[in-house]
Amino acid sequence: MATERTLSIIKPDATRRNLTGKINAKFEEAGLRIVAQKRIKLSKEQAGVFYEVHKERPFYDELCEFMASEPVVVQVLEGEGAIAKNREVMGATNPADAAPGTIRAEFAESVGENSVHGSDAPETAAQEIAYFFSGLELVG
Ligand code: YYY
Ligand code: MG
Repeated sequence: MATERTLSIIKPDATRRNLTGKINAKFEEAGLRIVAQKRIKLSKEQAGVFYEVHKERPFYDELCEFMASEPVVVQVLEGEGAIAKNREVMGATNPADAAPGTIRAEFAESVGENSVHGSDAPETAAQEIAYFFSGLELVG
C-alpha cells in the first residue's frame, strides 16, 4: 500500500478535556506520523466551509456551532494507507457503534461531539489538507 497523507482534526470536546496527547499517542502507536499540526480557533463560517458537504443535513448548524465553540488541533497524518488506518483508529462516527480501543469508543461524548475528524478518501484528504496547511508547513 502507498504512503498517504490525511487530514485529522482533534475536535473541541477533546481539546477542552486535554485529550490531545492521548489521541496523538493512539495515532503514533498505529504507525501514523504527525507531519504537521497546529491549534486554531475556527469561526462558524470557516467550519461551515469545511463541512459544506453536509450543509443539507439536519445536524449541520449544530455541527458548525460546535466546531467553532473552542480551539481545535488540525493535523496531517502520514503513513501506509493513512486514510483508512486513521478511520480505523478513530472508530465509527457514533461512539455507541465504535469498536473497543478506538478513539471514539474511549473519548467521544456523543455522535455530534465525537472527538476527531478524519478525511474519508484521497480526494477529500488533499482538499482538506490544502484548506488548513500551506506547502511550506508540510515537512516530510
Ligand atoms: O466522517 P465522520 O466524522 O465519521 O462522519 P460524517 O458522516 O462525515 O459526519 C460528520 C460529522 O457530523 C460527524 O463527525 C458528527 C456530525 N454528525 C452528527 O452530528 N449527527 C449525525 N447523525 C451524523 C454526523
Ligand atoms: Mg466524514
